[in-house]
Amino acid sequence: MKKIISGLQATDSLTLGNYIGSIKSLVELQNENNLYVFIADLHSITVPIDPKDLEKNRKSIVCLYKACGLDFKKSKIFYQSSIIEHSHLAYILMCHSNLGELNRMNQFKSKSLKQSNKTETIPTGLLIYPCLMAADILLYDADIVPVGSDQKQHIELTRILADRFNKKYKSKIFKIPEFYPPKIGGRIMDLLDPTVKMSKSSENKKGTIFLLDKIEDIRKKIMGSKTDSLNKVNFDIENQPGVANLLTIYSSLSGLSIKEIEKKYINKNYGDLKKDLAEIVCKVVEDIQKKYNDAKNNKNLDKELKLNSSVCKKEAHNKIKEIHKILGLEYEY
Ligand code: AQP
Repeated sequence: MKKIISGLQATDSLTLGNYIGSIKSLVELQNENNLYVFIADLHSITVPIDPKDLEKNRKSIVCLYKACGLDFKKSKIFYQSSIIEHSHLAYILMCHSNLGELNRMNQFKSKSLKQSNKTETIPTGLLIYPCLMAADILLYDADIVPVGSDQKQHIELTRILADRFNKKYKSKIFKIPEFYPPKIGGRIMDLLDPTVKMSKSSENKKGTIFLLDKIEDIRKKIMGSKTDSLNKVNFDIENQPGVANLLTIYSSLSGLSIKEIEKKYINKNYGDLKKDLAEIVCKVVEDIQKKYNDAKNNKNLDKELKLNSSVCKKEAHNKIKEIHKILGLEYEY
């Protein structure tokens, strides 16, 4: 049994990319492992967000976790902000990181460009994001971290920070976690620009499928997705990125291999592929939405969150006490 940790930001409703790249694997892993899944609400304030939206999104994500199949009794599901040890450890790790390595993070580069074109006004939260993410992971001695491939660089940095800390203080306080991408769908691309990742915060919402989109809108988004003029259903990321993306989504949700799908559409056109894919995606999302509505009326979810939170809090608190001892900050509180 492995200890597994992952979280999703509450900047907006979740996307199909979040589902395929993260939640789906978590649901598959929850039976055999010790799972910690949080709503990354502290990560959400690294960019400007209206408190009312944040409040609404974080509640909605709890219900989406449930609707996607996460079991609140089997897994420890909690709000990141309910355990202040996350931000405390993030501060300690920040003091063991350097500006150069944080500056090199691809996510920092792309998100800061979206926020500002002047260095002075880039939100510092974006720069220190990977330290908070490292804290989320190292606080609970996670063995593996199932995330999409956009997060690989952050996991590598987490490993570096953990190893640096262990060596500096000649301790084994931090377990070195492993990156665990999904077998397929580690990077679902935008439907209108298949060279960039499908994201909650994309400007053109027509390229992103949200799990709470109207079903008819999802169908339209898939039918309007960008392909190419070759009209050959073929998995070639370099020359046919749009089609490759549709095939990846198809494979992840249907369980068919890419080869099987290519064979199925050998004498068919992109319209056929899109129509069938829309059917598959809409069926999955429709099911999630039905369960989401049930979850919204489930009064027990809040109680379960609090229970999970108190268990994690104890664990996190003990870990911080050990870290304080190593740093010469020991004090009973
Ligand atoms: N397009 C994607 N394909 C596969 N996996 C993805 N993930 C995100 N987008 C894709 C995975 O979802 C998990 C949670 O991500 P997050 O919410 O913490 O933040 P993110 O990676 O920055 O996701 P977004 O949707 O792009 O959010 P915004 O727009 O707010 O930045 C991670 O495991 C991630 O890999």
